[in-house]
Amino acid sequence: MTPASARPFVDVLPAVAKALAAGRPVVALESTIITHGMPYPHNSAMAAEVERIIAEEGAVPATIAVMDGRIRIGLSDGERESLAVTDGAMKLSRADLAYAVAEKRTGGTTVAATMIAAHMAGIKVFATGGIGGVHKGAEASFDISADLDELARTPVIVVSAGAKAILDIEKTLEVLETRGVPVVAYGSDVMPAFWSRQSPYAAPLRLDDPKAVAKFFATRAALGLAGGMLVANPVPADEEIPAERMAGFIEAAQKAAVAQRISGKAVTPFLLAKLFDLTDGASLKTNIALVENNARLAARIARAL
Ligand code: PSU
Ligand code: MN
Repeated sequence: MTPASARPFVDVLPAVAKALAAGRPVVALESTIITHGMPYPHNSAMAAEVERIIAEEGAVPATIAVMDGRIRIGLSDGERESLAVTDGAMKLSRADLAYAVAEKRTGGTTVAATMIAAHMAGIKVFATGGIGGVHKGAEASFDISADLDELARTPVIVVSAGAKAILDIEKTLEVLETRGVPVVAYGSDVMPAFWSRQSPYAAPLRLDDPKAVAKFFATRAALGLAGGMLVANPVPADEEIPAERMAGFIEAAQKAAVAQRISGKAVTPFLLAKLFDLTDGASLKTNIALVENNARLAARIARAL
């Protein structure tokens, strides 16, 4: 819930506030995927479509972002569109969310920052594409996304297509386990790999319907176990790019990142853009399909809660 001291910085869209007050289902959506994850106009079309899907499933969508220093829980169509064309938007995680507020900046919220804002507003379910995780080569770069720590501390269900295959999925799973984050593959015994339905790694836990996910989340809370959970939802079969096809592209993208000395926050956006080029746009098409698929499942989980 919003601490009283945070309230002056947070604007909740009236439709979202109404739904929350009435105890109706709300699904949060992140905005780094809009500002840094996809090129215009695909970002804007995707953002509108996921909101439509959530509404179609009987929940209220709340796209979260920081605009001119305001933490926005839910955006109007016009505001979402203006974010999609903002040049120089920040990429905001736990470390810099308050900076953007204090300095009246505009930025897309990552999974971590979106979880923080969703929790402030009392939203329990959040849909995205993929979470950040342990990057390949993290033993040298120390590049581990703040998304993992956030999952460990903030009680929100994050519905994703797993960790992006540009990450080290095995190490990401290890960190999540260490941090006590339940990882539930939806309808699958193996972890999905974002663009592909299957990674080589077994799913730590499996559930097959939204009610079971809701029950698990409620049970954790009842036992006093803090933190969120990750639901890994495989991309629909007719939209996937098989892992063996993706592997070559990912390697090439990673080599380009190393050659161009891309580091820090720029790594994920760089790799996504590079893959878009290398796959002639196929990676983006799959990315959009999996976000939509996650939005649908998140709405069903929100309803079950
Ligand atoms: N999934 C996508 N595109 C994205 C991201 C996820 O399909 O752009 C973003 C999410 O906001 C995620 C962030 O939280 O990338 C992770 O960035 P980093 O590895 O720098 O923590
Ligand atoms: Mn990083």
